[in-house]
Amino acid sequence: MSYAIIATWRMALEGIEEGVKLLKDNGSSADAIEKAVKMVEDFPYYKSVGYGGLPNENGEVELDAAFMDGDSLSIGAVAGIKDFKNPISIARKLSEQKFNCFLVGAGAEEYAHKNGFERKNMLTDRAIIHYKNRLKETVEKGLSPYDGHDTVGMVALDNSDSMASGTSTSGLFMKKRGRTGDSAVSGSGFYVDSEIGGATATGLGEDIMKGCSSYEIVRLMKEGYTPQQAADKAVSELNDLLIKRRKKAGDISVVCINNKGEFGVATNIENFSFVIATDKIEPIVYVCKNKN
Ligand code: SD4
Repeated sequence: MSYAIIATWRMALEGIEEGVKLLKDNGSSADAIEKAVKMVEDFPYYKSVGYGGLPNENGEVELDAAFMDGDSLSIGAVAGIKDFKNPISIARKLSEQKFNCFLVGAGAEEYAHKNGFERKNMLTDRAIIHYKNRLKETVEKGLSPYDGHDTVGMVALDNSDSMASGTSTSGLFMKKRGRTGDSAVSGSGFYVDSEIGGATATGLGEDIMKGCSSYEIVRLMKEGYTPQQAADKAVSELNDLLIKRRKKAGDISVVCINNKGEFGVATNIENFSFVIATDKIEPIVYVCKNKN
């Protein structure tokens, strides 16, 4: 019996601490993921997830989230959803369906409403100030409007050997209305199979989707690579490929665990923080550095 949970970015720490309490108590990986991601979504100061997330170029907060159950391989996802409090819970509910499990925009909102999910204006005053400052800076300093984004992505293993994964993000800052990235897309932003392991990604969705990074890591683990080897190989090969074909690679960071609770992490950016907890490690934040 062993448990493990891993997540992208320091912002996941408090959520992971709560998720670990459930896992220690023989709770399910699915419940731990939902609980932990919800905590990140609810915290108003994280600018890239849930309440307080930064808006798109029209000043609207459009959120993406996904949930995957590693036993049944069920997937649920929402993209571009507005004015609902916990997209991860909507995604989890959708994962129970055989059909219509990935809904976008108005369709996702209608589903959430009909299924009793809580409505909330997710745009905070703080996010409006950031948005206005950023607009000004972008024009005055000639910055890329797309330089602000993070996703909380998690993978968990529970004491019954079941695994689950979840993601949640407001996506790329200043994105076009309707734009979605990897976080809602199975195989790119997340993937988990309880018989092998799971992975999740954060960074520039447009590039992560070119490598189907999360599925690639799980595939490599199935071939016998350790989680660390699989994470390193998936990130470095995609990074090199994009540089070769396009001269430039966007940010790509990944975390993964296998079904024994061993973990791996890799990035092509300078500093990528992640949170890990296992039955042997209390929740802790590490920083992974680019190996290239
Ligand atoms: C996206 N991958 O929407 C997300 C954003 C992110 O670090 O993770 N940024 O493209």
